[in-house]
Amino acid sequence: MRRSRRRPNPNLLVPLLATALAVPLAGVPASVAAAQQPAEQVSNGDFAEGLPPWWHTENTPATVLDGTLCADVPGDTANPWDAIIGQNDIALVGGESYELSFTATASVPATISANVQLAAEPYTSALSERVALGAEATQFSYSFTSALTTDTGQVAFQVGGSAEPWTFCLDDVSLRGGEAPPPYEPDTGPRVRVNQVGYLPAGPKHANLVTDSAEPVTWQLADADGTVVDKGTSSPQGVDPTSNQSTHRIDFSDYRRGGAGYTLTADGETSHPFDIRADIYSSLRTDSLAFFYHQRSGVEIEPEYVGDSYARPAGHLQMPPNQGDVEVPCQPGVCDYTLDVSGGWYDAGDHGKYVVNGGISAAQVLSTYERTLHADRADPARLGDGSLAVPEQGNGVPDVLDEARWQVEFLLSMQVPTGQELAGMAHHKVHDENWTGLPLLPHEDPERRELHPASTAATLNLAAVGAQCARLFARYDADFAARCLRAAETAWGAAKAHPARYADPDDGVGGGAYSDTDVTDEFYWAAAELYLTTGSGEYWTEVSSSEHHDADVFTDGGFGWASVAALGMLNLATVPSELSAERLTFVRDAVVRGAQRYVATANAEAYDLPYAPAGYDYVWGSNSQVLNNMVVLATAHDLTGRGEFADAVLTGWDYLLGRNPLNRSYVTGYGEHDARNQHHRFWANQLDTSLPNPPAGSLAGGPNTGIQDPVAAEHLAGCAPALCYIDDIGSWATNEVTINWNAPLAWMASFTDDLATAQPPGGSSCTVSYRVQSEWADGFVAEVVVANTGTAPMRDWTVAWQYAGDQRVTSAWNAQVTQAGRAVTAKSPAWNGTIEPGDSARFGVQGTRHGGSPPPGSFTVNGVPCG
Ligand code: 9MR
Repeated sequence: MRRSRRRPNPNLLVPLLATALAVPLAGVPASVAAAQQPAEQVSNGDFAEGLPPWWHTENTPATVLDGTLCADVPGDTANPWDAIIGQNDIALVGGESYELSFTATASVPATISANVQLAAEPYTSALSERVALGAEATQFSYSFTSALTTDTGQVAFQVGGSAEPWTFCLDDVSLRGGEAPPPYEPDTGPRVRVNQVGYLPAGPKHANLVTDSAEPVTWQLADADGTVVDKGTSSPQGVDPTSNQSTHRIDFSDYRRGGAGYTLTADGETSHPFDIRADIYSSLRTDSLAFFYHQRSGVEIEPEYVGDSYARPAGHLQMPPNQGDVEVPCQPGVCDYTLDVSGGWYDAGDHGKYVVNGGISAAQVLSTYERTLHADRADPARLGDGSLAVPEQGNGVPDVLDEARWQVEFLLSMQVPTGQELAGMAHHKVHDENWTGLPLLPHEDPERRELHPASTAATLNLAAVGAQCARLFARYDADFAARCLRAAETAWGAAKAHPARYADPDDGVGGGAYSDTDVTDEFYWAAAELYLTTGSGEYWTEVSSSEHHDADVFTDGGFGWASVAALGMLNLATVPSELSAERLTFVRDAVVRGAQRYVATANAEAYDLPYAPAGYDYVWGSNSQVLNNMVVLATAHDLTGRGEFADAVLTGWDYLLGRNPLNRSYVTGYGEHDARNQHHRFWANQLDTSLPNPPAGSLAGGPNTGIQDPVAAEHLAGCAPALCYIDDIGSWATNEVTINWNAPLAWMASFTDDLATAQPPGGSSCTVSYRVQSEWADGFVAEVVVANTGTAPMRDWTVAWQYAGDQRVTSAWNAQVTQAGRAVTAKSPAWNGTIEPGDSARFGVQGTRHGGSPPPGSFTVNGVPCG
């Protein structure tokens, strides 16, 4: 049966309710009646989730379309069991009563065998019925008492034995009776939870222990050989409201030696193994960006760039059975022209392309590059031409910009053409007329594609991205940059002329609705981008008069596709412009305040997570909200260099990479226990083993308290917020991938890789200068500069000296400083752990002293005397 994928159809609710009232169960409350209904043993019997877990014999290809399974039954088979549609793992209990029911048709009269049986020899059946089918959909129902007890039974529709080929269609299969399946228990692995990929040598290193112990317990850190290299005691934290788990914190930040295969043991449990190394985020930077090439529409995905298993033909170029996207009509009554909207990125596991969501995604990919142009510790060469496996390599343009352009061109194509009533606005989206099932490769999608009405939100996304495109492409392709800016300014004008055209929240068949009825933030974002690109006072007036300019846009829940003011604010704070010092300070302070809030959040959370939405209502795609909060922290770090912001970024990564209540890394290919069955029509290995799992670097949406899809609803009812996730391809509400979730993943991986590796490490040649900057009767401030004068990077530096007088350090910045007697040790902060040859690091100390306290004259760096 066709499902309404995102929301129940309110029109259907009324008749259902009326039926329930018309047949009252005297004295039995509805909930009890429901509870007494025998247990359902078949999964996805209405095919709302596509094919799985149904299977078919190879000679009988079956697909699900519009929520009905249809199979091409071959001719010339001898026995019923020569062609089968079935479902395994059916539990049966001997002596219990069951009812098998289904609806079926045959394209020509045919007799099939409907069996409930053992899935392997001797294939003993509990039910075997010969059923005559015709063209008219008929419901069949059979009751039986099982003579079998098994956990591995099977429902099998044996459709072979015909001389001629025919088509078998099946729907609404149900097997009720027996015992309810056991409640779902997630496999949360060892009770010691770590970042399963690893930690930066100079970064914070926290882990969690789930335990009922009220007292601290001892922990041990072991290297790959099992040698204990560090130990300590945990700090009990009580019950974590996001998971209802009682946890302890383990802190081994002081251990800085690099290596692979470390484990942490506490309370008799040993963690998944992890590394300590500086380049942890290097491959993630490119993998997370490669995701976008995989998602490209309208072009072949070539094995040269992705390997054989991820290669596929071009999708939606109007080659049969595809119907789009070269000449796409509007939904009936919406417009009378067609547009070529081929290209762009598929939004997610579906084949829709949405301007709203596509806009923020393109913006964050563009910003991944733009940040490297302006942030102190970033190097644009890391994202330059040749850095990604894309066909545009070697064209002299940074690959990440090539990738973004693929989407920007699509966004531009969604603009309503000149001469039309809404010229300059952007169509909200293009997608299939009906939802398709899984698996389904893009080039095999037979659905009609349609343009949906223009919306103000889409138009402003186009304006914002067009403006950002113009300034980034100006030096690579002036014509394209000019086209981007023209489209952006036209879109801005059209949005001002039509400021309240909202996408219909019920327009969610065949694609997501992405509706948003507050576009004041889109106006703010677009005005900010247009101002940054053009410097025009007109746009500044729009920015400064917006309610968002003075508001706290860095909320607990974070920004996302429907609330984008933060994007404007972040770029105003970081992209060079004509802003006066006072105005720049105003926006930078806002970013820093937002980051301070997220630091406070992380410090208060059991898993140090910089995300705590009101009521812990983890939203659809919560992992991207975590990442967007990390983007704010990272930007504040770029602006201030303050270590607390970098630390909160790193503990955010810990959560995403496995140190969380489910002990699950949400990034495919990263960590021991990673998400790998995300909802996707091609990367559908869970449904068809000939298809791949998602490629490395694909982010799962993550815990979602709404659990809107049937798989989540069935398995996760009553879940604690951070546990509302299941790595099942059917769970589109907790386990999909999307371009707007991978975009902040890429931004953050790029930032963190810069933080950890784009700067120095260490050799033996160095100088340290200690300069007293100011002193007063009983205090002083001194700046220390450590320079690497050798040829090798100086990693994880520690500077040490002895005071000759009575100086006592009371505070320090840009280094972690401790003092024992006269001996002072200053360790590099997480974000500045390496000093390249020819480079230096600076930090400062403030302290007390009482006259006649000369500054120190000799120093060591990493134990080696330094001039
Ligand atoms: O990410 C979107 C989320 O914020 C919304 O709450 C949800 C329901 O409207 O839709 C999500 O977006 C989905 C889109 O509608 C269709 N493509 C897949 C997206 C991720 O699940």
